[in-house]
Amino acid sequence: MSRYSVFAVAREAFRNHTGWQRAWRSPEPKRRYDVVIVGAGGHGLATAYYLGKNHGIRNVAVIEKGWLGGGNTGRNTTIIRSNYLQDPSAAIYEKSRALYENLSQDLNYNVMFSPRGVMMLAQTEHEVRGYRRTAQANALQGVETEFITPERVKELCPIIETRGPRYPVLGALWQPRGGTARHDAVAWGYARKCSEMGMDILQRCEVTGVTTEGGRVTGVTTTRGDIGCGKLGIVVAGHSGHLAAMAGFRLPIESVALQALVSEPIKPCMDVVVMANTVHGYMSQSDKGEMVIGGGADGYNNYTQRGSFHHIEETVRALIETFPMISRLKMLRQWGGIVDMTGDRSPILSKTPVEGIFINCGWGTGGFKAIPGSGWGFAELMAKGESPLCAAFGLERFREGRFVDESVAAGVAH
Ligand code: FAD
Ligand code: PYC
Repeated sequence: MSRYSVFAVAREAFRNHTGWQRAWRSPEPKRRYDVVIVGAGGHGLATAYYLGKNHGIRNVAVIEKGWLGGGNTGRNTTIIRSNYLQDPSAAIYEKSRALYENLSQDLNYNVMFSPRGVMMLAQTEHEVRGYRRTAQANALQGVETEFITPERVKELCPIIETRGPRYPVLGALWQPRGGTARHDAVAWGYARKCSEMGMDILQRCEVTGVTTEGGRVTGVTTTRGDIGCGKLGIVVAGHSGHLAAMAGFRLPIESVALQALVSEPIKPCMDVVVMANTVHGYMSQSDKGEMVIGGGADGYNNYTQRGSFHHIEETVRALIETFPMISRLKMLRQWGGIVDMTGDRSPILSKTPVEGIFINCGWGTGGFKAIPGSGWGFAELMAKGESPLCAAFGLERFREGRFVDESVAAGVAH
């Protein structure tokens, strides 16, 4: 695979862009791989990448029923932050955020990481107390955050209405190195590197069954034939319950639609990310000028990639309160993704009751930011059988009552 560089761009400019190679191969499935990952979203691809890069395991297939990055990875609002309360969460999200800092260089693919700063508005006394506490915890965890005043909020984001009408802004939890990245590029960058390492990315290949022998995984059945494997990683977000059922175990997880929308593009007016969790809406501005807006999760379990219509009204109402200047903007598009929710709003990165099967799911409404860190930790878990980053997120925590409660840090009410 040739390197992307300024020289490559110049060279191609002189030969009418005839020399670019396809970013990844589309091979026929082999009969067997050492490792099969189901799900070519960000987490599946990042797992494959770090299996190859950190552990030298390269006989790997990533199997995807649709197109790579077509699940939640290509449907999210791209917010990256690590301002969580509990130590295990701060560790994995901060590892992830730190990896984002150099991901473009590491992958030789511009993922457009933009550490523009993320603020979570405190609009009730309860939130003020909660965010002050998180800022203290973050200081101990080595995560750079700070509780800022309403005046500083206004300075950083002049288009915010800090005085109401329903809830005044009382301050905010500010993470200056949080931000955004281009979601598709994250998937494409990992895919290109996996393909370069000789791994097979099998798109339009749906896993329809899991085969086992004597309590150990032997392979998967797919719409493109049977594929054997030594180890299996299930990394399918909102479809995790289905895949677990195929393998014969149950997960403490629910699937819900979460939606987002974008406005028509306008001139630059906002260079930070703002989350307003009490009124419930969050917004940033894309490089094209669109306002990227996130809404709420549906109040009932479902597998639609749409989201309920009333959430659009609620979200837009909340954001007009917070940013009155957007009241006359036209909305261009709305879409949804199927997110996978656990009771403690923390992920599952775990071995399973079937030997050789590992599960990575439960990122819910907040897993885009976690892609590099999750891939790093999950690859280590699959390669070595344990990983410090994953230790607190095992399935056994639900049986043992060792929850990693992050419902407040989740960013989206659910
Ligand atoms: P996915 O990207 O969904 O990948 C799973 C893949 O598995 C899919 O491509 C699917 O087709 C495939 N698959 C499923 N079943 C099978 C099968 N049987 N065979 C083969 N393949 C299969 N997170 C943040 O951090 N910040 C945000 O701002 C943010 N905003 C969000 C906004 C919205 C509207 C949504 C929906 C989510 C948001 N998230 C956000 C959450 C984030 O998008 C997800 O947590 C993350 O993308 C999950 O990645 P994944 O790789 O696990 O799943
Ligand atoms: O986890 O930061 C987050 C988030 C923002 C919007 C959806 N999820």
